[in-house]
Amino acid sequence: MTFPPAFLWGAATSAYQIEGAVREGGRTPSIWDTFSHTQGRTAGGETGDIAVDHYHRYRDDVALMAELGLTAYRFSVSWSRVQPTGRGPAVQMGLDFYRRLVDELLSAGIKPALTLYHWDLPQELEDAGGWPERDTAFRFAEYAQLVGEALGDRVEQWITVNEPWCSAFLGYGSGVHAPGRTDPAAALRAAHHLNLAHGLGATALRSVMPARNQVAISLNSAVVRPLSQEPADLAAARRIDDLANGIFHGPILHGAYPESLFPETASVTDWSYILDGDVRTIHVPLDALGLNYYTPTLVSAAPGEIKGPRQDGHGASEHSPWPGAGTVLFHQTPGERTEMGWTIDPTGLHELIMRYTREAPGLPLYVTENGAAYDDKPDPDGRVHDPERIAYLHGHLSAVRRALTDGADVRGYYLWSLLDNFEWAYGYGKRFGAVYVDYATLERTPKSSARWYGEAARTGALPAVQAD
Ligand code: PNW
Repeated sequence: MTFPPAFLWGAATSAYQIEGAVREGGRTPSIWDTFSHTQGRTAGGETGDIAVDHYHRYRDDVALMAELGLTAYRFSVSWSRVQPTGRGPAVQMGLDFYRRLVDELLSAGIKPALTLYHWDLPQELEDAGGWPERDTAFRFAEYAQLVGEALGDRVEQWITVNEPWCSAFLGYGSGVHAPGRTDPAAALRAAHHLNLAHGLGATALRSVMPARNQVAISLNSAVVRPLSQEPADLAAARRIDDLANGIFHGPILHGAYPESLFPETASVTDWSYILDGDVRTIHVPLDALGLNYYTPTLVSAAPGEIKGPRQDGHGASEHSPWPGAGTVLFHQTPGERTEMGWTIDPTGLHELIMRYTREAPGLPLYVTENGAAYDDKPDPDGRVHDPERIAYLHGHLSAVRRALTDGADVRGYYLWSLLDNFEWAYGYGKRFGAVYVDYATLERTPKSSARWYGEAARTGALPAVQAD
């Protein structure tokens, strides 16, 4: 069960979930500041105002990663720190924070992977229409270029956009994420413009960065399974696969939207905003693909249109995050679940990796997120034992290992997340960290899973699960 010597053992975070310091260094509000400060949007009205104060504690956090033995770290840049209004020249203080973070990582021997967009659009750009507006993609390219110019000499791994599905469909469709809009047509427009942003951003990055740097995107591609082999259930699965996966990897990897997507969404949009040349712009050669995986998706055909509130693992909303798929039913997959209610199924990760090994032959893959939320609590002695998370990681890393044996080119794994943090609409109640954070003192305590994972990183092999 050993991994290749160059395999990256990382952890991942995102800016709004960990940084805090939302009014420092010239930063202005992003859509997540506005959303979390709006009554009723997040659990307990929690916000990222302080989060885990990483902005002030980044040195300690890097030291902790080094002590654990991690070899890579994926973080995101807050667009609002770099371009507070989403336009114009870069703010030096904003770039300086990330330069200091990167230098700290490099001197600790930890390879940085930088995500440009992890959901925190500057509020001014949302006020101008947000992702449903074409101009936002061009603003993103400008921002990408500014960050590329500033950090391209020291960061080799670049990710344009994190999980565009969540930005488009949870942000503009079901409204459980910022900006909280519930307009299925806007969600599909947002998806196209996020794709365009990726293409324009990747090209802008390449124009200013050394050729050795790698440009990728992180997709939360769904592992969609039909409840039965009945034609209606297979059609439901196809519809969700198009809306979750093909809508992004179609233009990005293959230079075309899936043909079936257009009839499936015809009641919602005419797609007239796909302009000549857009798909060519989106279809830029990539150096790698990032896959984020948590749980599979089980679907069937409903006997009729479903109306009213639904809970399908994407948060509760009156509004579906799946435009045009009102006749698809979502099912809880059988088996043990994490604190998110997400079923634990490592076979899904193997399936996902093998799918992209076929879809994109020759393209290096990274698991850019995988992990689990549990209700962790310190023992009286202050230690935090999380054997469930160790079992989760062991299962999923074993699935990665199996995929390597089966010929997949997986270059690294980033555990979500380094630290307990602001879990979006769920607030601080869901703990994904390998490192426990006491929210009263902001003190960090590595959980037993962090030690276990660190040993895997140091030895290149998975320790036994009873390491607890
Ligand atoms: C991802 N869904 O979010 C994000 O990239 C992280 O920021 C987040 O903390 C992590 O996974 C855990 O949730 C997702 O509804 C949020 O399918 C929602 C969904 C998927 C991923």
